[in-house]
Amino acid sequence: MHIPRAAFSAVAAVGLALAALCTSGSTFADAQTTHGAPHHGAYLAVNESADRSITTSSQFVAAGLVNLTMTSQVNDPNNGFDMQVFSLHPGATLGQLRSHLLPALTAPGNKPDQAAAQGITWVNEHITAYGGDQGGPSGTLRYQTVLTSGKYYVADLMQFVKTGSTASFWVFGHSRHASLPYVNQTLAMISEHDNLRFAIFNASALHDGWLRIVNTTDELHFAEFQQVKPGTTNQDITKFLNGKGPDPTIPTGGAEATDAISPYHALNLWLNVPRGRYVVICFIPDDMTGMAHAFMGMHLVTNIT
Ligand SMILES: [Cu+2]
Repeated sequence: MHIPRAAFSAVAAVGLALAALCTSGSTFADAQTTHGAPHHGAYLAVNESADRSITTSSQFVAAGLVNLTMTSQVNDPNNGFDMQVFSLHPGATLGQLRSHLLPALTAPGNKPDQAAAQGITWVNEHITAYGGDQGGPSGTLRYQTVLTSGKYYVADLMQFVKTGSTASFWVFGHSRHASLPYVNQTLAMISEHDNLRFAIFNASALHDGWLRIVNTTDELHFAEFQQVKPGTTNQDITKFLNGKGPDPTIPTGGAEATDAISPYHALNLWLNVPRGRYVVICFIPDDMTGMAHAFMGMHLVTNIT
């Protein structure tokens, strides 16, 4: 139940991916001088092939700050990709995760769904979600997060519920002092009088570059950025979602999306989209109603300058 996204043309996305790979050192250096987020920590590249098989650049990653570059070659206009980084809590299995994810991923979203609510509740209680990259067709996302020692998985979730396929890697060692580098803008997932919302801190609008995304609620959320027409308001998004207004999105506009982030976790996203007006939106099913959070008001229109 996603609003149209799929931003960049395939050619542009591949170009961006290549540019990011070729200049990653200097890009991080630039980021350090302009927006904080110094270049240190481990590095992990995650690649999804057109056939949706996922590989990681290493099987072993040092604990602490990890710089992730996630790229998908999936180029299916009807089905995007949904790459999630996660760990299983003790006792939970991939098989259990598959069976509980399915109703959450396939729920209609725009109306209550008890199976989705129960599924996402199990998922929230049995995995820790560390973001990821979703969208399509094709694309690259870069972000930083802190990982402690243990086994981690990356899966394209729609593919995972069909086939069970995952990639995995181990994080080893101790990282007592690891934390996310300072950045000067924050997007928070908050619960305001029991209503789930996005809120911007330290700024009236967002800018490209490093953005802290922090989940302060007790539910899973992702943050999808989709460019909308100039002048679009949050009310326009509500009307569109309720079938009472025109589609305010720009199908060929900028788009970028993290995957799910667990409660009380945070990451630094390298926000790399054309300047303009955007909606930030989350479609994860609510753990009480099973409705997608977007239909309960979890969307925020903002400028990215
Ligand atoms: Cu949400």
